[in-house]
Amino acid sequence: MRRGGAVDEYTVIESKSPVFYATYERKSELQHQTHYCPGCGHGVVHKLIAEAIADMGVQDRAIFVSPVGCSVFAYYYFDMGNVQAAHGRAPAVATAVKRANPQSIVIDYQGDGDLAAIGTAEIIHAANRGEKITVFFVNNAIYGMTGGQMAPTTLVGQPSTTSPWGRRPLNEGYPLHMAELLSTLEAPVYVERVALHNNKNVMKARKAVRKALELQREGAGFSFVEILSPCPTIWKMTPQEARKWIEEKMVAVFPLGIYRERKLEPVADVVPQTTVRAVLKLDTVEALADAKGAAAEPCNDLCANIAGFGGQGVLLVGQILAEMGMREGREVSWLPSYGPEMRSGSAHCHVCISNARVGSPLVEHPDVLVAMNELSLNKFARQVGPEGVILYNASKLPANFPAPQAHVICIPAAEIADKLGSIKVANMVMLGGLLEWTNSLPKESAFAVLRSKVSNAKLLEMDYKAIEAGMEHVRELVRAALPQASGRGDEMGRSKEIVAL
Ligand SMILES: Cc1ncc(C[n+]2csc(CCOP(=O)(O)OP(=O)(O)O)c2C)c(N)n1
Ligand code: SF4
Repeated sequence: MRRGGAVDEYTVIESKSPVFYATYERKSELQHQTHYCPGCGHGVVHKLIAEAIADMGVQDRAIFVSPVGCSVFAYYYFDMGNVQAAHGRAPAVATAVKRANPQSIVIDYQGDGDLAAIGTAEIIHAANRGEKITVFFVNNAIYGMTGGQMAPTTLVGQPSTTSPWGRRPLNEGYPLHMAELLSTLEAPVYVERVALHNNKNVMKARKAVRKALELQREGAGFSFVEILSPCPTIWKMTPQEARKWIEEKMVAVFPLGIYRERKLEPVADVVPQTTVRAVLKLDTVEALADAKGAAAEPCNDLCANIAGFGGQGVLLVGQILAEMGMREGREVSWLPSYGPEMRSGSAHCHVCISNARVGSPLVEHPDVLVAMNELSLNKFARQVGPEGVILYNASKLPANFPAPQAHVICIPAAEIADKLGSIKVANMVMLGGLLEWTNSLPKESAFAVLRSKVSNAKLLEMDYKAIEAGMEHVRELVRAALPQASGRGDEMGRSKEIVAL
């Protein structure tokens, strides 16, 4: 702005979209600047997105899925919902975010290493499913953040740290054309490639960014904008040279233009949204009758690791616990883990049952470890804290087993199950022991779940008996150790000396 008629006096007016944070706190100094190199295209694309979001008035419902790569810290810039995805997984994360929040505007932002190499499968399937997200694909023909390895979009002849002689099709294949590739699919509604090599093209990019976001706002399907973007640092060029290189080299290989543009059609095929409880028919009259009266007393939260060999039914115990929790109206998670072989290999599952929402299904320090074999005992015992309990499937701990910090209850479940008619129900004996000790869920709920799963009446009867037997075994141990205790672990103060064997 010229002041007072003086020719050489100007006031510099800096303005920034309100969609950006006022200061970028990641940096210790120069918090008004981004961390991008001078001349980098990421900053330009950020600005175009921020302006569009502000003009559309959707900042309060926009969610940005940041990638891994130079733009990994996008969440330090955009004052909106932010999720950071693992490398290549942004389209899958964006899918979940959009499906869970259909009214949100979900932005999937990725570089070429991220989108076209590490996450090739994710982007193709998200596009093919027609996820109602907008993808901004920043193609700078190289892996920027990690120092310039070859990307799928690296040009033939272009040197990189992993192809110092220049990309050779015979050895490294040809550049991947993502805009063209995705536009062969049925579902995408809008696919365009733009570039940032001069102002005119930046304006075209601006238009494309807006269009893609507007389509999402209108409820249209998958929109994708590929942006040819300078990376002067890795290309070892000045910002001017980098822009020229895009114009002369990149555009020749990656032609600009619209590859797919569908008219916006009224959205009729809204995916039905329903709750897990409804899908599992947990609200039916029968299920409610089954569970009725079961949770007469308040139940404790539970984080458990059920471990053993595949075939010992450890995953099933976890599933039953999780379903019991659901029937009781609690928040639950079940996370199985097993090796390449399902039978005979090691298997375990993490189960959380809580009165509050479960933050993570991962259980690093279980309250309860059910160890169906010695291997699992050795592997996981140390994870159980002093307040926790280890239920071990044997009549005593192995010789030389180091004294654990947790309580230990040995239950000869295999023997008990054998006496009941089948060693197969050893897992139910352990489940009974767990229920008795933890007071986390009522046994009636376990019976109800079993009734819905086991059609063989004889086996069902054996399962009930096994659960009862496991409960009784723990009660006996507790009574023997502390005669005045009436049963449950929490009632007897959980003195580990009393029950440790
Ligand atoms: C699964 C996985 N593989 C590799 C990496 C290492 N890594 C981090 S950033 C990056 C390169 C990103 O390049 P690009 O997606 O092109 O983004 P740019 O930095 O150029 O913007 C790589 C390989 C990682 N974090 N995770
Ligand atoms: S390395 Fe390249 S992509 Fe990364 S910030 Fe610098 S110029 Fe941008």
